[in-house]
Amino acid sequence: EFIKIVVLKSRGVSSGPLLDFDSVKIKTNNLDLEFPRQLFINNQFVDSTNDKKLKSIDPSSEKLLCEVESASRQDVHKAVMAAKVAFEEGEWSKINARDRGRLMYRLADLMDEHKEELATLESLDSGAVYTLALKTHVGMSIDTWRYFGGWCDKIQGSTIPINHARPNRNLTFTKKEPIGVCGIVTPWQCFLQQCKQPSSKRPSSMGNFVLKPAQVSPLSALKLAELSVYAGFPPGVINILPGTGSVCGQAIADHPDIRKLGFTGSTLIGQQIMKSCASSNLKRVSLELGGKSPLIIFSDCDMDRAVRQGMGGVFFNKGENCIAAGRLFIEESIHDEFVKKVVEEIKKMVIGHPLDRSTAHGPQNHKAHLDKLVEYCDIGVKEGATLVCGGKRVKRPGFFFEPTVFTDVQDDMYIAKEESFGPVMIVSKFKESEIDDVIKRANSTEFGLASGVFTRDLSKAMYVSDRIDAGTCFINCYNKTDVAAPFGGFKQSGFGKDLGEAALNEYLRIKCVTVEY
Ligand code: TAP
Repeated sequence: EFIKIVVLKSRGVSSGPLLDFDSVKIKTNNLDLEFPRQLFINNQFVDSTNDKKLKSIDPSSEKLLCEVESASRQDVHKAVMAAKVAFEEGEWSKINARDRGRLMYRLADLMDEHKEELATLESLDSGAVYTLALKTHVGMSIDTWRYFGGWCDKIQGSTIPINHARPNRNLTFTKKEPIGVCGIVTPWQCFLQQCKQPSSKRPSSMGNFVLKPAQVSPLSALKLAELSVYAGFPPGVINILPGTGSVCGQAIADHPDIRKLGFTGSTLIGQQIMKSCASSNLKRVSLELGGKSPLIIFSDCDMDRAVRQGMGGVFFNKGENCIAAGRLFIEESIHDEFVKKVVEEIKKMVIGHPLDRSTAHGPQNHKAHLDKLVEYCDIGVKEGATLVCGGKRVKRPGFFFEPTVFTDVQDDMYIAKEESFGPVMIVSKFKESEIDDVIKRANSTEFGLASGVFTRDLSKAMYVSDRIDAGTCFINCYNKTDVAAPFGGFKQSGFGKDLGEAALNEYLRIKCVTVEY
């Protein structure tokens, strides 16, 4: 299939290169969706050098959406070489900072124009509820490209007063340089929401990248690649390689010409990747890993707000959310009322097709994940926690899992310690006013991604936020992330900040220059 300049013009892009690719066409959500299914290397969609294919399954029907090319080690090498040439001698190496920013704005504008298509793809490929995908996954991704586009001409060094030996004088200054070719490996939970974080920082710091989306949800990444060509990104800056972790992901971690790897995924694979980055070429790495974020709810909270936000903390995006509230600690006197209200609200949640506008709860991303959730809940029951509702698959086609609540969860139980990454609320009590004890319990996890506290007493809230061992603390809110605010975990939830000014430094290196005169 051809996407012709005529089509570009009709989309409001006055000029643009001709782009050839095998497209998949689907009529859905009142749209004629058309998207690529091949590897994107050097601004071209190409077949893989092996004949392996990934199967993209619609989680709400369990039917095959399409087959996607799966990158080999050789393909990774080809993409890295294209990125290297672009970085060292291509158009990208010559472009000035403000024009780089303009390209990023242009891509953000195109994503805005195509947001319905992008959100529909996220829904089809990952099961995200459409309205959420539109506002959060796509919306925040657009914001992030704009935010980091704005940084392009504001990345500055400093001048430093060093000692000089008279009569000579010295001037020392620093420059912030791009690291070079970067690798990005993302998990299956909503690509655009993931990609907002790492990919948009690289162009602002002039780095370019080779990105592997998760094998089970690669479609919106490929659509983004298509749009990047229309936006005018030069060849080699953005390369997107669907593939498996063991082949494509590992080849990125091992590649000697990649200087930095931004990984988002599980702690287990993060550890493995860090080893590969060290032994290949000591590439820098930032890791956004798993979490089991505590949410502490005191009896003096605004109850309705705590219920609403606490439910959002757990059930947002069917629990497939790295900062999901993995464990709720509720003060004893309000515990029963809180749980009762949550169960009432769960009964009102519409479980359905993610493209249906009334749906609040869509299917889990893929079958293996659904099976793990069933197993997770079985373990909870066997351990003696009280299953208040849910805990099983919804009786309908698709990977739907019931919103679930466990109470009486003891600190040593598996479900108190391990992340479910699904719609499972884990509730434990704490005794009146035992604030230090509940903080200790909340901190007794190797994860440290996010946390939350609900109370009307601001001093108490600040006391908790000072002592909680997590990279993010929400007070009287949850999931309130923003492109301008730094985001990232402590302990085994990883290191390196995403979003905000702090994120830029992850992709820059500082050169120090000293002049004598
Ligand atoms: P993982 O199984 O760790 O996979 C993440 C990515 O790594 C996938 O693209 C995977 O490829 C790839 N991979 C697997 N083995 C690899 C290897 N040897 N070398 C290089 N890449 C490899 O995680 P997941 O199940 O997709 O995602 C869920 C996890 O991600 C949860 O723990 C969640 O908390 C975490 N997460 C964290 C955050 C933040 S911001 N901290 C955000 C979202 C998710 P495949 O395509 O083959 O799977």
